Amino acid sequence: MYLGLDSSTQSLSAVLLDPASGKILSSHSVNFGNDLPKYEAPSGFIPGGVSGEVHANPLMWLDALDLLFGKISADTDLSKVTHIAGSGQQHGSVYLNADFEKTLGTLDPGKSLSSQLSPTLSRATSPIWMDTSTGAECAEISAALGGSAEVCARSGSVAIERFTGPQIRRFSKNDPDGYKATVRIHLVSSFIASVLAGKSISIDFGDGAGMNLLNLADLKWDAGLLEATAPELSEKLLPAASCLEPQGTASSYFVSKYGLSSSCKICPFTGDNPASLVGMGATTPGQVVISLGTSDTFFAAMPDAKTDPQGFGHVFGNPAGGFMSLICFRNGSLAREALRDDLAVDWSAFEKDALSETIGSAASNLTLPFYGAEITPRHDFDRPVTNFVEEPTPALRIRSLLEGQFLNMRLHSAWMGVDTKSIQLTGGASKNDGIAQLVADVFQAPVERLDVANSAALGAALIAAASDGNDLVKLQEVLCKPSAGSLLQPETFLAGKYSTALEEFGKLLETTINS
Ligand code: ADP
Ligand code: XUL
Repeated sequence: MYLGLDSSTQSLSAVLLDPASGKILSSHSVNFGNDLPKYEAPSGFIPGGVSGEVHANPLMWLDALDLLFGKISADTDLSKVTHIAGSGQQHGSVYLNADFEKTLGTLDPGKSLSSQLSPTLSRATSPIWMDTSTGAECAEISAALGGSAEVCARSGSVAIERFTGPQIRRFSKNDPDGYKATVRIHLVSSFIASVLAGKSISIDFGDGAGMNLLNLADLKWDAGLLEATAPELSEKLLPAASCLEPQGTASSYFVSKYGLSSSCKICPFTGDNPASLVGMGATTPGQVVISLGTSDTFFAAMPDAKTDPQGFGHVFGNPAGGFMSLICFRNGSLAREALRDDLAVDWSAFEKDALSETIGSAASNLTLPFYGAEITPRHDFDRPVTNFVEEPTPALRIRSLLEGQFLNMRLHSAWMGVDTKSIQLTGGASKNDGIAQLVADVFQAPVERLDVANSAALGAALIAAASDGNDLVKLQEVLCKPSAGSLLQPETFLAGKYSTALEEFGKLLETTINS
């Protein structure tokens, strides 16, 4: 049996896979907000951060790991799991002191992970991908390298606020003592893998590419970027590695507490988006995936590391080899939730029946769909900007927000040059037929969805299977099939209207940002 884990923004999920029968045996999930209310992080992060800071408590992720293994072991004999792989929300970082390695190797199964590992944190909280506080550090790193084009050529992205390098730099400047006490820096992904293995496990190439530190040409930490970021940084990072090559076995804590086998292999964990690319069966170029999670992401496998001339897109490693391009939109589900709550409606108001009532107004009323700072395009929005030609009824506001989200996505993904013949949709909001239909209409492409809700956890389970010598493509053919009845065709009569709306949207965006 293979186990895949995904530690995302709002939850920790698991998928158990039996490749012999080609079946997913079970899925489990722990929701940080609902299941761990003591951390007061209803959406997985600590609300109210200042100066663009968005942090989460790594102890919450550890409690979630204990809770999840408690749940899985209640109905599964975990000794049958031979390989574990996983993924984490990208870019988030965990800072550990000199006691980390020793404590990891000697964890007492009678106590919780969080209580034992808490003293090994050299920074109490972890900056996550929603953090926009590092504008100054991005500028400093770019200047040290001679410009943002050089940072992009080396690392696949210009220096970006949420990326780990600028975050590390900010920490080293603001808390030099805390930085000095930091012996190891992990991503969310490699932190969880290390806890499972009882020793530090490498950051993988796919997730490591989201740090502004990895040189994509040789997949090694780039000396110039390390130096521009923070002192003695190379000592705090293990060499990056492939998520397909296990680096350790389950620690005695998980063996005695939850019944894992002591020979169960642990792979380096990757990022949630690279894992999702695997779980959507989209690791070969030609397919586009849109994930509607906390953030919305648009990504596709690419044969070469193509970079975005505007600097919004990124290149990450494709776990199956080669690269993937990705664009992230911060105002994803959180913006949809903000409008839903504003209007005091539920998700049924975003469903197909409700949206079809306003089809006559498709592409007519524009909304820049941002309730908070956005990263694509980068701007400090605090509320949506609208240009309505009709009375803004609740139903029209919902249609217009969704159209704005997908027009913004279409506008900012054009650089990839991918022929969007069909779109695979995943993430929490993808099960909503109304939202999925609007994706089809705005992109004028058929949309498909898979049975498995968490494509990143499925992708991780597939990576675990592939690390044991199974053929990834064959497994994807069996396990990543679109679910029956999930195909939605675009309303082709709207093609011209959305082309015009795309131009109008671009103009409104430009005027707003420049005003
Ligand atoms: P993440 O992986 O980033 O933690 P998910 O992919 O699990 O997030 O997506 C969670 C989000 O999905 C929730 O924040 C919620 O807004 C959204 N969601 C869940 N159900 C629906 C629905 N029926 N319609 C629209 N959005 C939904
Ligand atoms: C990608 C990004 C987000 C996180 C959280 O660059 O910031 O998609 O990985 O899912």
